[in-house]
Amino acid sequence: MPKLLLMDHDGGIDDLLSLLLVLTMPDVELLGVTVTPADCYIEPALESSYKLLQLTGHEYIPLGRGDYAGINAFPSEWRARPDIINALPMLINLPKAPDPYAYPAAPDLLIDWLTQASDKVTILLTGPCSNLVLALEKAPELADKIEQIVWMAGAFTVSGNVQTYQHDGSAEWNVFWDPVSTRKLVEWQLPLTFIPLDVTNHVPVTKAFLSKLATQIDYPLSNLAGQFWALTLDTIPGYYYTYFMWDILATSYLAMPEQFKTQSVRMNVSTRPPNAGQTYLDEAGYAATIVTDVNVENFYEYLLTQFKR
Ligand code: AGV
Ligand code: CA
Repeated sequence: MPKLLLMDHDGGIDDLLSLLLVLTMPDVELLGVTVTPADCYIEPALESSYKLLQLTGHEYIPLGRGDYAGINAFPSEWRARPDIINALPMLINLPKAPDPYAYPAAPDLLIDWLTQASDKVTILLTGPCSNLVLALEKAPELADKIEQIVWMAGAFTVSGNVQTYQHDGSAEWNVFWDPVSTRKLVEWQLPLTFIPLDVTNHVPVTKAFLSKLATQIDYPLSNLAGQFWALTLDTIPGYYYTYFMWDILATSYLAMPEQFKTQSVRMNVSTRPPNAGQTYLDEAGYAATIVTDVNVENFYEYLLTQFKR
């Protein structure tokens, strides 16, 4: 039986690579994809998602549109960046999809999919958790249909990656965008696994990896993925602006959990300045699982294998 999966992403270049990666997984049945307008603008992100589904023969997988705006906006420069994906040679001439306003609302679709699912569903979040929280607030009984939530989010024993006004740098962006929804999600005490910066810091996008990937560009997905990743290397090469394989690492966890180290913890999240969105260990807090380590070499090898198609 394949694993039933729902994915909510927020349109970043590594979110789109994560969608591509999910589509290569043999044991996963992707029931639907919803998009959060966090680290993206929603129309270009829906366009990219639709095009990737078409390119890989998955045009029957439904897409949902998130319209909820988080509490702390992402920088506009980051949000605008991924539209460049839609202009790449393998994507530019694909049909753009229907009217972006015609997509159903993300929380309603999550409710429909969970209701109709024949079995428990795994949920992969590679952006903020707001759409899922909106869905669960409307239909709390559906919590029982959730097998596991795998979420790229948080920073527990390392610094965060938010650098902005009224902030001390302790938060990771996916939590900071909507700390209040994050608090609600952890309060629910569902089976929740964080893939935080603690582990994603081990997997930067490197030229050494891209060079290996380039030796297999006769495979269309290696060619396309190589182009996506090349577009992430215009970051300032200091620690905070290095581009990491954040979401892709979280996505790989679905396929090879045995390559990761996890820890059961009690944790909490701050919802106020100066550390809004900080996730921290707290004996009096909520139970969750955090991923602390990964076999880095096997992870990069896995990507090279999956994109050979
Ligand atoms: O904090 C990591 C999350 C991931 O879901 N995102 C990017 C990934 O999709 C936010 C982010 C942090 N630093 C960034 C980000 C950067 N330098 N550029 C774009 N997005
Ligand atoms: Ca993301």
